[in-house]
Amino acid sequence: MTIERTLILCKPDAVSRGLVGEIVARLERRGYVIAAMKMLQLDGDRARAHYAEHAGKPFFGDLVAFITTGPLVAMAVEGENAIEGCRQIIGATNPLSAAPGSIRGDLAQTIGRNLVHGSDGKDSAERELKIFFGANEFVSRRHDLERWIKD
Ligand code: IDP
Ligand code: MG
Repeated sequence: MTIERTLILCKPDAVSRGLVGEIVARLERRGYVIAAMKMLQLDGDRARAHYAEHAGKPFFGDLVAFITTGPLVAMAVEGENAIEGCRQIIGATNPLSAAPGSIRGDLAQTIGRNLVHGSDGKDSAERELKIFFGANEFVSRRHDLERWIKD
């Protein structure tokens, strides 16, 4: 088994539209488990740190402005190859290209309001989780995972 932990954000549009439950349900139905979860509003410094890879891109200012506009829900999600699996559930960055059945393909219209963030690799997951959670904020869901997944 390759249990991974990834950072998922229900961005402020998801909170505002009342879609947090829908997003959590889709992740849980796949069998992924939540090892940490909190609602918070980001300040500019934390938003810029989280999206550091995009600094300098034309949409960076809007991205930081939007992600700080209201509360978001941050989760540490665990499961077998959870980083890639959660990206699959979330769908392509532009909702117009996202497959029907994915969160963005079903529930979003535009790239600037695409509801969810999911880490895109092991290094980014580790880096991003630290921005949102301290080491003592995670609970162990190992037992639940080991009961329900098997190669
Ligand atoms: P991802 O969220 O699918 O990983 P990234 O390329 O990491 O996509 O971009 C981070 C976020 O920045 C996207 O989710 C989207 O909201 C926003 N974004 C990315 N590219 C564009 C763009 O070309 N125009 C406007 N916003 C963008
Ligand atoms: Mg990304």
